[in-house]
Amino acid sequence: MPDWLDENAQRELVTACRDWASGPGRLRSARLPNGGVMSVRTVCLGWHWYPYRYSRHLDDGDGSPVLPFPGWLADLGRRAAGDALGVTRYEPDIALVNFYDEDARMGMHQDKDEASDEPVVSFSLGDPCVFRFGNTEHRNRPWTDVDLRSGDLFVFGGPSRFAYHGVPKTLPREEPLEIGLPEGRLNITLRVSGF
Ligand code: MD5
Ligand code: FE
Repeated sequence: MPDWLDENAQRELVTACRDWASGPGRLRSARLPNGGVMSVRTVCLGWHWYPYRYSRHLDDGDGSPVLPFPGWLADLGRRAAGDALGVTRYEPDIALVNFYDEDARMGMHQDKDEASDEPVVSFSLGDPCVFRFGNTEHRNRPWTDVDLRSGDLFVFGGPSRFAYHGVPKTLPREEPLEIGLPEGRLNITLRVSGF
């Protein structure tokens, strides 16, 4: 849903992301089992995410507890899921906030560390990107490339919930944004843990 967040809502989300990310060790680059390090930097609410598991405490840092998932963010997610899918019940308890600098990418993957098949709600802020929306069988074609821009909402439910997807590149801004994010892209995903 293009432009689902107005400029004020985008600015408020950027401010919240900055608050969540500010604090020692809050923004992490997740380490993959193969030794790679993800190019996006992540701060989590509700549960810390690790490939391929969740934890309540920072297992690769000082063991600090995860930030709480605020009620207002669940309300926003419920409105988003309602507008996109017509559902009235949606209780997300995990948010992954991913920051992309201009060189960051996300390889094709499925989101299946959650124990629930409830939809994933995704908000995009800042630089646009190419979002690659694939199929449920494998990480290869067929896929559809869509541009995601600041303020766009994408909700992945039903048969799309376990589709492979990725972000092959971010794109330069087409117009200046007045949302308090001078560069880069933020993506906020809301999920239901099922734990
Ligand atoms: C992003 N983030 O734009 C993407 C958008 C992530 C991630 O992939 O895991 O943080 S959210 C994409 C998503 C979630 C669940 C299902 C599907 C896509 N899908 O079926 O395409 O930074
Ligand atoms: Fe994903």
